[in-house]
Amino acid sequence: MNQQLKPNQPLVTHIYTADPSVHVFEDKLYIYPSHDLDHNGPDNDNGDQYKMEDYHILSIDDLNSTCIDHGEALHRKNVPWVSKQMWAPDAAYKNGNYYLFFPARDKDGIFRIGVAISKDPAGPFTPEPNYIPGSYSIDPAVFTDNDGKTYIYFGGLWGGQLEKWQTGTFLPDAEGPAITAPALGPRVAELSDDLLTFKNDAQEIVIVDENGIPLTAGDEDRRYFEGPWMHHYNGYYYLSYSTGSTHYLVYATSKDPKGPFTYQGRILEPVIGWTTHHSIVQFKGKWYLFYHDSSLSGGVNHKRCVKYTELKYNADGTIQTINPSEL
Ligand code: FUB
Repeated sequence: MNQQLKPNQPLVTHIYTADPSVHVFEDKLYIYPSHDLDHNGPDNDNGDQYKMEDYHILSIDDLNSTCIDHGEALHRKNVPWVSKQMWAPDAAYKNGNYYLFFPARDKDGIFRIGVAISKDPAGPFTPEPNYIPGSYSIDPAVFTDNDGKTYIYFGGLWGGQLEKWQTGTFLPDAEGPAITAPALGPRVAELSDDLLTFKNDAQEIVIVDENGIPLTAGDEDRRYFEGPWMHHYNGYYYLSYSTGSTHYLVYATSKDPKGPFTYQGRILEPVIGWTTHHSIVQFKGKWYLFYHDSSLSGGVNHKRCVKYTELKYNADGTIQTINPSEL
C-alpha cells in the first residue's frame, strides 16, 4: 500500500498509526510507528484504549515520493512474554542487524521492553524469547552516540507505570510524587554491545529549569510525561518528550547524554487528540519532526495518524515552536 507524501498530512490512511520513531537506514527514511487498533472500547487514563497488537514498518525514499507500508513486521502472538498492548517502538542498526525495541505488558500486566531482530529494516523481526532484564515502563528510544555507545531512553507516567517503579521494585499501588516534589524523569541505560541487555541498571534523568532547579511534578507544562527522543545538534544532546496532560512536545539540552538536562522550550503546540509523540531526524540536509494526531479519525484518541513537518533551529540552537493550527 503506497501513498503520495505531503507535509502535515497522514503518511498513510489505510491503517491508523502513531508514535513515529524515524531513522535513516540505507539512505531512506524508515518509520517505526505504533499500529492503532480500530475499536469502540472505553478510553481511560490507564491507556486501555491503546490495544495495539502488531507493528507495520513504513518507509520513504525521499519526501517527493510515496510512503510504503511493508506489512506486518511483528505480531503479539509471536512474542512469548507478551500479553497485550504493543506500544511505541523504536529501532537501531548495528553490525548488519536491525533491532526493533518495543514495550508491551508481560503476563503479569507489567510493561517491559523487548527486542526483535531482522536483517531487513522493514522486518519481519524475530523476537528474543524474554524481555530485556531490568527493563520496565514504555516508549523506548535508542540513540547511538558519536563514540559508538548506544543508550536506551524510556519511561511514561500513568498507563506507562513509571510511578510504580520509584523504589526500583514494581509497587502496583504507588502514586506519583507530591506536586511540589521533583518530577519523575525518564530513564536511561547504556546497551550492551549486542544491544540485547542493559550494561547497568537504568538511571533516572534529571530535568532542571534555567536556575538549575529540578522541575516539579506539578509543573505539568514542562515536566516529563512520556515519549522521549534523543538527538545531537551542534555539540548538545537534545532530549525531547511529551508533557502528556498538557499535550506539548518540549525539549531540554545537555552536554552529557545522561544529563542533567536544562529545559529549553516547546517544539509542538497541542495537536488534535490527547497524546502527542514524535521523533526528530536529519535527512538530505534538513531536519524533520515526525509526529501524530487524531485528525484521520475526527479526534478519536486511539485512532491516530503519523505526519511530518520541517523543524527549524534558530542561530542560538533553540528550536522554533511549531503550531499545528498554522500548518
Ligand atoms: O501509543 C500508546 C501510547 O500513547 C504511547 O506509548 C505513548 O507515548 C502515547 O502516544
